[in-house]
Amino acid sequence: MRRAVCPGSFDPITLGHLDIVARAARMYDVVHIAVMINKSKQGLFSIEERIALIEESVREHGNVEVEAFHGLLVDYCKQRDIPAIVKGLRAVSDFDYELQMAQMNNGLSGVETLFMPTNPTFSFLSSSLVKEVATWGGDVSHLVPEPVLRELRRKLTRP
Ligand code: COD
Repeated sequence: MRRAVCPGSFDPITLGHLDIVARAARMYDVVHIAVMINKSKQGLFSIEERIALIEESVREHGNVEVEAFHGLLVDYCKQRDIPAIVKGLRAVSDFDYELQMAQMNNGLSGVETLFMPTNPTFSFLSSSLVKEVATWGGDVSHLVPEPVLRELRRKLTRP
């Protein structure tokens, strides 16, 4: 069984993330989406909300599993026998940090990182920008899956 993981904060998941997950799901038997918990970073969505939104958004793929993890990504991989991390690369600005993480993770445990060039439609897209634009009432309907759009509207228009 060929397994890979797409890790991230996913606060919230965007169409950029989903594009990478869909492409990975065509290449691997099982793709794990690992919502990595960072207790020092307060998100807009709770971990439980992020997982529920991702699950709703990946229903069309029969081979994608979603769960949260607190700890090192290499430990997540080791515990589940996952040899590959799949990451999207948006621009050269992503590359430096992604390379550092890939080399660190490989040095720690031998896990490989595969980079996929982002779909150019989403190369400017990040969860932070989505939250900022949505907070000020901007239209993000072309940038996030429907469940996320619904919950952004609910959260951000609450009195
Ligand atoms: N198009 C394509 N891909 C995208 C896009 C887009 N528009 N936006 C994001 N992505 C991809 C990128 O590959 C990105 O890395 C990934 O999705 C997740 O993005 P985010 O923003 O949700 O998550 P990040 O960048 O905050 O995630 C960082 C991790 C949680 C993966 C990292 O900090 C981590 O592995 N933490 C666990 C602790 C650990 O092991 N630390 C040591 C690392 S060496």
